[in-house]
Formats: sequence, C-alpha cells, structure tokens
Amino acid sequence: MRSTIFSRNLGLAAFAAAIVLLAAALAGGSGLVVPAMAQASAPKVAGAWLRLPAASGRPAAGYFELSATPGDALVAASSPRAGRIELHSMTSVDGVMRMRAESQFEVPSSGRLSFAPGGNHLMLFDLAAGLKPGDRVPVTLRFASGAEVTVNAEARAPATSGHQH
Ligand SMILES: [Cu+2]
Repeated sequence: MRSTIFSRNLGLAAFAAAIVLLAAALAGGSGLVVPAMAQASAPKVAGAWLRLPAASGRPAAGYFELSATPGDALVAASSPRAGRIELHSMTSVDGVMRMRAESQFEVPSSGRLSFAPGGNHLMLFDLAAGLKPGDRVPVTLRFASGAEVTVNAEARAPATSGHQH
C-alpha cells in the first residue's frame, strides 16, 4: 500500500515537471536560459549594448536594464569575446567620478536595476580582436539565485569624449 502511494506521488511530480518543461518550450526563443529549477520570476535583461574602447587593448563597458526578483543579486558576468568581466559602480569622490569593482549588485525592492553610462556598468577586459560597431557580443549574467541569462549585446562606436563609461 505504501509503495502504491509513493509511486502515485512520483507520477504527480513527473506530471508537474512535464508542465514546467512544456511552459519553458512555449516561452522558448526569448534568449533566456531557463535555470534547472523553474523560478517565480526569472531575471530579464533588456537593451544590452557595449561601448567599444577608443584604443585597442582598453576595456569595453556594458550597459542594460535588469528586472529580477528583489533580493536576488547579479554576482558575475562572462563572455566568449572577453577574457574577464568585472561589475563596476560609479561614485563621486571629492567631486570626481570614480569607478569601483563590486562583488555583486543586489536587486532593490523595485525589482529594477539600471546599468547606464555614468553609473553601474560591466567592464569587459581582454576583448577579442576585431570587434566593430554593430557586432553582437554574447554576455552571460549569473545571479545569486543560480539563474543565468545570456544576452546578445550590440557593440557601439567608442565615445568621442574622454568619458568611456
Ligand atoms: Cu568600469
């Protein structure tokens, strides 16, 4: 008798898993990587782009709009076209804007976090040679929740002023 109940519960679990997989398949093509455990609110990234460096050998800066579950945190980023990516914030020190490497960016209660020129950004070091405006650069963002999102960031021309980020 016990084993009958056990197997019925297993059947229900398999059915629920199938529904989740079906939903994921229907939502496919959005560019999101569905994490192993389906979540109430997977992170979404919109408008991702990169500012190419004015001189080769210099890092590029990456920007995007993030919406995710409050309390989750962006903890890492990587790209097959960059040797490494750091998470940077901008702070004003004695009236001078300085960037600083952060170990993570926690998602605030609004559920939204902006990465934009003059503020938070990704810093992409050791860029692949030959990147030019209009190229699409895959960037994978990793979250404390275990979620991963890969976006194709559009490479844009270097800034004409001295301000790179
Ligand atoms: Cu930076």
